[in-house]
Amino acid sequence: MTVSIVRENAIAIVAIDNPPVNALSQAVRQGLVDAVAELDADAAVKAVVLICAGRTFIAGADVNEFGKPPQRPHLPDVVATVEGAKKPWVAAIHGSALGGGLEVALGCAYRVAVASASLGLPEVKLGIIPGAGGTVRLPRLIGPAAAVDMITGGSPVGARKAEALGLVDTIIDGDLRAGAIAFAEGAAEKALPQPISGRAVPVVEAGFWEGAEKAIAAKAKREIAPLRALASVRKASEADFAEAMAFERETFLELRGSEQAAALRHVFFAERAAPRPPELAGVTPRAIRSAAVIGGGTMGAGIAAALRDACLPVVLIERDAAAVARGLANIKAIYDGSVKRGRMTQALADERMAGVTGGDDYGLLADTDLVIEAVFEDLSVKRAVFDKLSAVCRPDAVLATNTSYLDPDAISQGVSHPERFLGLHFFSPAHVMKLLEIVPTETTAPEVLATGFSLARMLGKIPVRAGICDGFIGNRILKVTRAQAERLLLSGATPSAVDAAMRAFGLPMGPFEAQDLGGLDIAAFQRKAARERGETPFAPIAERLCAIERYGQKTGGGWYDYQPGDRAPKPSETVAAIIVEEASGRPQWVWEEADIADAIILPMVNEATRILEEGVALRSADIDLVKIHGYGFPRWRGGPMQYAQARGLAAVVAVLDGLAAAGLAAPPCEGLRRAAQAGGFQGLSGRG
Ligand code: T1G
Repeated sequence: MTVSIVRENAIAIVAIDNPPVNALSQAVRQGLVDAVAELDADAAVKAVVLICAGRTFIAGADVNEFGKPPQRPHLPDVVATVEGAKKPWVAAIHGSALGGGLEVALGCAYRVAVASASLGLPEVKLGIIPGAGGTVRLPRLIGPAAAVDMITGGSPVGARKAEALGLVDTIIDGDLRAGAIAFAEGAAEKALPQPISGRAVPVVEAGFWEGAEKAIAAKAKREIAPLRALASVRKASEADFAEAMAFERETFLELRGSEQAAALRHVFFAERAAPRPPELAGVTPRAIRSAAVIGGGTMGAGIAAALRDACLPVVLIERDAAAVARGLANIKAIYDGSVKRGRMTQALADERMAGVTGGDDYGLLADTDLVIEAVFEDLSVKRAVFDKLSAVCRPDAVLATNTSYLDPDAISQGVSHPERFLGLHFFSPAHVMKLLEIVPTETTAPEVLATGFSLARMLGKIPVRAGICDGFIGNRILKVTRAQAERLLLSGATPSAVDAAMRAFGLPMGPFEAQDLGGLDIAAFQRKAARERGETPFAPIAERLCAIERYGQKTGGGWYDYQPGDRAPKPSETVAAIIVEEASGRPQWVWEEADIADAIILPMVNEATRILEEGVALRSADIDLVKIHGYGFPRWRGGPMQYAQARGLAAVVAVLDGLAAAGLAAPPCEGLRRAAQAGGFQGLSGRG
């Protein structure tokens, strides 16, 4: 039974058991309505505890049902039925009470929770707003200001904060069920509290709504749900309950069918599927209880911090004592920064640092489970590291390279027990960025690949399997982004126009600003390596900027000029003159924002399709995750592949054909043409 009832003396316990997260499927909704009717009619029952089996309280509406016609009973009616119960219902919360789950709890007369529970209305993260009274009841219970924070931000609050806000009546120490029953016995003695729907919304200060609107609009940019959520909370404060409920429902239904909601749902499921690829089902990963990092530069220090944040003891190896000291200082700087920003207490930072051992002796790694190499991008330097590791590490220790553009197969040559070797490509700053590309070589054993995925889970990263090619998934697409951005400069656009268009599309930064921030020398180094491989990378203007040492912000100029101490980019006459020279003889166009975005994003989709066809990525959703979590692609667009699908693949092909005819992009690849005919990318890689 998804919803069952047992009685203990005068208390009825309604238990929901709908794994994995007790989502509010039709059966659960019906079960709740039936339970209210049955218990209302049972004179022996004085109060009711609503509790859930498994790892969590109700985590919300069933996201799988969103695309389908809603079935009765509808959730707002279920909540109203619970709220109208003749006996006091007590929601007993563990795990997470999210979305519709919290709305059901708001229908209850009381809410109790274990201290580890969290409560929230995350709907805006799915491109919608609460649809069962969340925006109408929450401000009545905790006041509009706190309700606006929770509803427009979408982040859950911990039980203790919820208690302070008045959202939770009491924290239960010890056994939740027993504590909730005891609480319900007390509640049975008292008169029913006034239902939240009948309460008034506390008055706000003058100017509150205008201030909130400004702040939320600035943060949400083109994401629509947060402002619509605010409007709904405001309505709840200004209109009566029924009118506000109707307004909320109307907004909810409208947004549920929106493109942004579809994109965010796509990302929701892609993120949850990523850690458990079906092709590794049943493969047991190796246990990781200790880790080491070779190289204490920016990348190595970030990786070490990420490993420490997962509570693994970490050894940092550098080539001599001075380099060890520098590496440890780099890690310490990361924790100092976290303390300064209020993200971590000093005590926790100290504890994290205490778990890092530095040294120049590889012998320290004799019993380490996982070693990640993050030294200079040079094949012979990396091979020398793995020679040493082969000599000292246990034969079952997992050895990984963090290379971003060398061939992991080449690095692995000569490694003893090569089945334990793989690529783990972190993104900078490695303790912050969520993406982890996992790159098996020809010899990587399945359980070692599975270890990469289990490591990602430990580190809270989004893992994506990538095949070996120059740049793997993410940087290979980035090369196209940059080449297209330069093509635009050669054909009439300016760096500021390109950057502005990409920001308008939803990226946090345009391609030129981003290069100035990261440094143009990194890509120059990669182009040099590509030329040595016999390739002809396309970056005519960037090459000229590097030749005059305009490497970006760090040299006071790159694609833009910078005043000392000011990070604001100023258009550069030097760059403009170089563009004019390089563009000479080429046709010049007038570029609208949307056309600039097309000329960059759609060639990225084309390259991504090749990546899929070649099996370098196994699923188009994986490519979306790479761009969202490694490169700031707007989540509400769902990633480039989801964007292309929503736009219509036939339309994408047509635009690319037009760009190709004008010499502004490569023509659409065969795979993209086939996907356009089939109406989707499914089956393109032949692997899913
Ligand atoms: N619906 C359907 N499936 C869900 C689900 C949901 N709401 N939430 C999780 N799952 C699946 C998930 O796909 C995965 O499946 C498994 O559960 C475990 O998830 C009317 C409109 C609860 C904190 O946004 O935040 O209510 O891969 O790996 O780390 O206003 O899941 O095993 O097959 O994430 O322990 C609002 C989203 C809905 C909650 C648990 N609710 N979920 O985390 O496990 S909108 C949410 C979470 C709404 C009302 C509206 C987390 C979690 P599989 P997991 P976890």
